[in-house]
Amino acid sequence: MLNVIIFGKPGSGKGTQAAMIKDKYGLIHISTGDVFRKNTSEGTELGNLAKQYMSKGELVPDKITIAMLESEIKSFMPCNGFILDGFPRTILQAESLDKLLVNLNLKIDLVIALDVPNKNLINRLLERGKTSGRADDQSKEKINKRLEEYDNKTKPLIIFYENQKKFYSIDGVGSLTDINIRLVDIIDSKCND
Ligand code: B4P
Repeated sequence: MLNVIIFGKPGSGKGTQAAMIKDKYGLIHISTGDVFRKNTSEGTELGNLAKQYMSKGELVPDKITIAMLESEIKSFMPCNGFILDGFPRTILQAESLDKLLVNLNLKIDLVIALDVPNKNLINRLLERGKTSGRADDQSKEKINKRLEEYDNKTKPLIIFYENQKKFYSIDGVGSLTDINIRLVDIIDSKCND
């Protein structure tokens, strides 16, 4: 079993890279952003709630996000492992994840961050916003709000996972293939430890 968290600022390529490695390792890819967006487009109660926060570039409250993630993980058990993309994003989410995994006799093996400068992130997200229809990609103000949320609520997770000796960071600028090779190198080297 291999459980990996892909970590990084908004637009750092977490979703893009997670989709590229899930098949290689036979992992279940859970993107909290994708689950929220699916619920939003289906007009579910969860989707309507999440939309109020996502459209402003704010994080969805922990209570809602943790309950959703727990039900996603349980729905895929048993499996070879998970690649979590966009979760956890707060210390409370990370602590809740640890508790949930202990109860399931599982653990996080690796947290890999994609390191990308803000200038590149803003360009990537504005570019995606031209075609994605995503409200949170539509203006520099909303993107800056997402970066601010990252600094205030998500960045402290670096120390949380460094303390657990699970945190690795790679350069997230370059071609998709080059970044994928950096990611796979870390996973393979840790799997063979
Ligand atoms: P997410 O869906 O997680 O979205 P993201 O941070 O924008 O994207 P990601 O890093 O996955 O980048 P991507 O691969 O798409 O979150 C959206 C919102 O959902 C949050 O703001 C929040 O409101 C809510 N949410 C989600 N999880 C939550 C949680 N745990 N708690 C609370 N709220 C939560 O790539 C971005 C763009 O860059 C794409 O266009 C891609 O093609 C491009 N790109 C990727 N790699 C590239 C490269 N190497 N070079 C150039 N472009 C690249």
